[in-house]
Amino acid sequence: MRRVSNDAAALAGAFRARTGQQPAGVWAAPGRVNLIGEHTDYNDGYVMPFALAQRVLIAAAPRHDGSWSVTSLNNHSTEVFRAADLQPGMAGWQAYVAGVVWALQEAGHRLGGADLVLSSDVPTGAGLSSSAALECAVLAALADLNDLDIAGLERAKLARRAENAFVGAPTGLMDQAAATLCTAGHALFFDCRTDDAEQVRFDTASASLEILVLDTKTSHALVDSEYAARRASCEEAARILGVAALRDVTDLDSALERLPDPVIRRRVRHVVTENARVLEAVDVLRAGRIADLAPLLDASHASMRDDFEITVPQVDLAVEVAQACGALGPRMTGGGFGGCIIALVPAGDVERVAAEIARSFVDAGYGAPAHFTAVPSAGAGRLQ
Ligand code: GAF
Repeated sequence: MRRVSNDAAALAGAFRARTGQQPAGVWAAPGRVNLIGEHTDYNDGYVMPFALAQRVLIAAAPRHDGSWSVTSLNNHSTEVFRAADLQPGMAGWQAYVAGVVWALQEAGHRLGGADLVLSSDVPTGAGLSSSAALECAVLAALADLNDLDIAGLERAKLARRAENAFVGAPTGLMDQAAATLCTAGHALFFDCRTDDAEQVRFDTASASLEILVLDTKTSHALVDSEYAARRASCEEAARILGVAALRDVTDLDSALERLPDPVIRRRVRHVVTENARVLEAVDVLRAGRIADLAPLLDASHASMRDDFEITVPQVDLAVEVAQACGALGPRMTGGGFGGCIIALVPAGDVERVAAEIARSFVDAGYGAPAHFTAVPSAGAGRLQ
């Protein structure tokens, strides 16, 4: 992916250069980090993501020939599609855009065509939800262009429908909920069964901490099949246990006794203990005791590594080195099989910790990681 300037004025200029007209507006939706609560969303459980400052920007204007023309400045490509082309299973990055058009139409909304020009600084393939950011930015733009009155949560659900039914990825709602509902300075405590959302203050500076996000740059080759396999195991376990979802398991020991398969037992243990950790983490954050997140984040990583088995050696090494450097609660974030770790690092120490991890990657013969300091930021909206 090409690096492009990612501010609204520059994008509006690129839109004018491409279409010869002013955009009707510029919209944005962010990537996300999940602080804790991994693979709990599709089990009707709890999650606690926050939005990143890195985001997808879209400049857009109506178009009157019934087609949608989408230019990605990052990919240096333009794709055009019409209503008749909206077939689930469409390939390529444009499927995320077309999927949102499809989901809106399928929900009964009337949409006119549009010119869309987009840019993004959300790292792709890193477990930071660049695709949900794209979907939610498109949704924000098309909703405004077409005067559609759609509330935030409903937008998240439409974007998720695009991801599930059009792109074909069987994800939960967390990423689209984060991209839509998050607010600056907060983590979003979200109940994936009731849709209850609470903005929980997440002011790391008050604890003299910063949030390191380190991208291990590991290949995501198995992500789709392994994600679907984890989801299928959870559904199978819920079926055996006679509950609607693993969220409903209240007595873990007796549930484990009733599951004959050791792999499924480990999967269930992860989901049930992870849900409990999210609930504890919310209490810790509500009380402003940010450093006390550490043991919960540590346990979350161990559970993903040993029970849910979704980490890879690069991710585990990054976590170990971060811990040895004094970082608090380093853990993988996102769906797994590579991607990013996050860690709470004493203010001013991010570069040192990242450099130590990079050195360990050289020693292990791994490719160079990348990193940045995360700032809990706002969800999707209109910028101009
Ligand atoms: C991916 C999915 F898209 C989310 O729905 C969630 O399941 C996550 O993996 C794991 O917590 O980001």
